Amino acid sequence: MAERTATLLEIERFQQQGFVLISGLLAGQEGKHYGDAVDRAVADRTQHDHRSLEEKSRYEQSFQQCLNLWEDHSAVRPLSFHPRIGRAAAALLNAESVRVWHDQALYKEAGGRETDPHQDQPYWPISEARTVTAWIPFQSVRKENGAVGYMPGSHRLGLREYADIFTHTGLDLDAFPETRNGRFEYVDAECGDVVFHHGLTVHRAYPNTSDLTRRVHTVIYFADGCTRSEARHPSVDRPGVGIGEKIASDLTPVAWPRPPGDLPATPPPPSPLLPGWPGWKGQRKGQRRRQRKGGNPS
Ligand SMILES: O=C(O)CCC(=O)C(=O)O
Ligand SMILES: [Fe+2]
Repeated sequence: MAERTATLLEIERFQQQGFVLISGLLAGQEGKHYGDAVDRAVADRTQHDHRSLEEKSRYEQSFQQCLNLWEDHSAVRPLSFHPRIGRAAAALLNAESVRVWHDQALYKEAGGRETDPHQDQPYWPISEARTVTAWIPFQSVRKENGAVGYMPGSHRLGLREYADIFTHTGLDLDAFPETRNGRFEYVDAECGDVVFHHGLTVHRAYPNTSDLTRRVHTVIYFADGCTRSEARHPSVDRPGVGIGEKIASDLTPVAWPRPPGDLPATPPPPSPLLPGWPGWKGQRKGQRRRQRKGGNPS
């Protein structure tokens, strides 16, 4: 049997709606295997954090976020550079080649609050709107444990708004004629499925009212050839990619196509002189102003 990839129907649905569920993209035990690997990586990254959910910030109550696990957790690297997921991402973006912008685990703890409405791409200094996130759940996800809802077609509205989900309530849907009457379509998913959404699609997620953590890994891809815009971000600041330059470094390696079995090398560690997560938080105010001025998706 041919390997599962995005079908023409799924590609068309993604282009129209800005999101698509690709069921069974991970085969057999892969979902379980990678779920265990990401669990270990998240446990390692959060080992010194003993705060209860109530003690965490509003943003952290939506999920535990662990970035770039592929860098320091070799068992996660084959997932973030999985050929079948990277190939599907390239097909959805109609790109010959895609790079990883960054990966991140988004573990919504039991009792965790909703994820506020937002678009992703305004957080990233990528000029061209050719980005897609693969959202990879490690268990069934339903309304009860934090399913994600997407506003169909919202990636085509011309909206590119920075929403402060870090300290505020996210995108004010009533503030924009484009989103005022928009509805969200919530997607149920199983372990092995991958839900893709475009970088400009407005989305949010239900709170987790179950007793178990909702375990999800995500990988953000961009079409190879995209260029850097003004705002700060470690994915371009660390390797020193200049404004207007093509985003291509060993921190954002090609995910598809790669020779079979080949994985990228570990990139150099962040320089202590460069702001990294969460040091770049201080840039968010300026970033928001610039993104607002910038306006249209390119
Ligand atoms: O999983 C969630 O709660 C939110 C996911 C999300 O915002 C994303 O993957 O961009
Ligand atoms: Fe998001």
